[in-house]
Amino acid sequence: MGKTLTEKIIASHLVVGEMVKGQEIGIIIDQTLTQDSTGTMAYLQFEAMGIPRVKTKKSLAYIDHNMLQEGPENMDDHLYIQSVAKKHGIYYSRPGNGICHQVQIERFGVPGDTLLGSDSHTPTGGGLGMLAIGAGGLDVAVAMAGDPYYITMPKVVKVELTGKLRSGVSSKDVILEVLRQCTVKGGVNKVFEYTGEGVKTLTVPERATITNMGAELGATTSIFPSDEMTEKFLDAQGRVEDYQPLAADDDAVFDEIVTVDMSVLEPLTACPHSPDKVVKVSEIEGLVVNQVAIGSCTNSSWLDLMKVAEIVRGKTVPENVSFVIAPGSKQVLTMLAENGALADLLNAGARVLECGCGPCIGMGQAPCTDAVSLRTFNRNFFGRSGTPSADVYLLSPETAAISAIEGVLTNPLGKVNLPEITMPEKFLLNDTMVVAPASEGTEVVVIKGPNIKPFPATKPLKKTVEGQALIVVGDNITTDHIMPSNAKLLPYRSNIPYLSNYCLAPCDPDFPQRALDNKGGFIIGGSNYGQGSSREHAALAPVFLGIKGVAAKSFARIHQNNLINNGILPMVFENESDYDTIAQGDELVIENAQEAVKAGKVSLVNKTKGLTYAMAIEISERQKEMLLAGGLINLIKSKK
Ligand code: MIC
Ligand code: SF4
Repeated sequence: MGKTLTEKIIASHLVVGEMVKGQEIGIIIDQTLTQDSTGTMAYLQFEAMGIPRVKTKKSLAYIDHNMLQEGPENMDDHLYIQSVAKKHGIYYSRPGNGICHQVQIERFGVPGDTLLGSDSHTPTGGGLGMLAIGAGGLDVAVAMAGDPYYITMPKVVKVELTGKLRSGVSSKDVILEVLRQCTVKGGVNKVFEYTGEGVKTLTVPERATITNMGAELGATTSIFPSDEMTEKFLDAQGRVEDYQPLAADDDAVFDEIVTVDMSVLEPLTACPHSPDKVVKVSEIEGLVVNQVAIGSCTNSSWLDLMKVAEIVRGKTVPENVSFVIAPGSKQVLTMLAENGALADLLNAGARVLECGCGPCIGMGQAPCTDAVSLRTFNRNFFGRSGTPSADVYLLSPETAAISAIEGVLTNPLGKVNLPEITMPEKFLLNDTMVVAPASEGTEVVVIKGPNIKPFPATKPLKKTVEGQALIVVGDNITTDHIMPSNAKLLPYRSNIPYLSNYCLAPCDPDFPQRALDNKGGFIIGGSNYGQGSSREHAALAPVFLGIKGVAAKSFARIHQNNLINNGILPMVFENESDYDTIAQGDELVIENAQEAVKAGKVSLVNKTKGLTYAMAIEISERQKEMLLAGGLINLIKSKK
């Protein structure tokens, strides 16, 4: 029986377990990446492990999220990461060099390799044929130490692309269509593998847009074959030696099939506040726009910005539109500067930001009250733009650019007739903003600013676990709800005590104080609890607040792992209707918690209501050990 590409790469990296779907496997990681907002915690944890040098083929530390530098905290974090990277064998991509995923694709990604990143959009690397997975910082620290990364052996979904995109329709519309069909919870423990004739028509950056936003499906990752397009791209990046052809076997067996006929696809947009609330642009055309933002790791490539420049050339955005562009990398921005496209953008009224995440994570450019903001980004979760009353629509660079010019949401189909933009034969190569690690590292002094606080300590699981239901939240709660990120909070990513004051604040600002007053307790969630970002802070802040368990209808993959890594019980209602009977303030207790975790079945008693809920903890034996020890760091220490 033939293999999928996913299975081939897993097979060549498998070190623990068997490739049986649904079972836990351990794979060895070739490359890791961190970014600054998750990196500080990852490196504090790496330091705590006492390993002198990383054991991966290549590890990179990027600075891209947190560059406003309103106070000393940001640069203190940068200096910590820079020095710890130098000491332990990690390459350091300096602020200004670009968004981690864009730079990784350009300069470091290798088809067929595994990549683990402390950022949920690490699957961008799937555009190059890598098995690229997002994880919490602690998991990345463990991978840097050379230990395997554990996943559930995924199901593989075949996404069959047929036809060719029409002018005005782009690969962003392809992933929006997949999200429309499969939803934000449709991808858990699945890899989306792209095949079909249509694949050949897509360049690497276009493929990377799709694998990037595949994160919004909740998928383990997404992947494209490595083919002639990949070879051309790597050659143009001066790295043809990294190329190898890779594809699924013709007789590979897939678990599910999704089909997208690109030739009839229309421009799409995800409406507020979820990436799967997808409609045709034509259905809501004419919406008056306050802001158009172009960039993010989804759509900030050279090709994307060239298309935008082409559409806005010679025109000026009307006065009702603030037009913001954050280029993906120094390579992209320099090339636009050299070929004149940057001047076209500036002349059209673009406000060009430095190369980084910027408005995508609410670092500046918050739109006005009640704004309509059109963004080429990947997430439009409530409040993420920095303006809670804003409506954010996710769409393609083509739709964004033409709408910026028209001042209203505009369907590019038929309106935008782009000339063929051919990919450069050679990209501009200049890696001087990537600092190599010291050859030994022993002499390097790690610099820790005063804002960098140790991560909260956890304790082994007690026999009896009790506390109040401190908050009851609904479905699809994102990590942006649990641990919001914006220009005011991102500087405190190294300071969990401070950050925890804002934990779940978008749902209930009194939650943190209530948790502290009650010496912790439980969170009650709906389905897909913890979707979105990989930020471990969404588990670390609850640890600090004394949260012992989360009872939910279901969990998003990365967040569930982060809870377990930090000793918080992730419990799933066996009868979903039980969720309706719990109210905030109910007294809950788990007797014989250790035995319950070992059995994977917990009786959660609601003392207030006199009810007992059957809860499942469906995790591996390894993860059960972690919960008993009170988290991964404790487990590692106990085994030393
Ligand atoms: C995001 O897009 O939500 C982030 C900010 O990049 C996060 C990482 C973080 O919270 O620091 C992610 O995607 O994992
Ligand atoms: Fe940065 Fe936005 Fe990409 Fe997250 S999604 S890595 S914040 S650009």
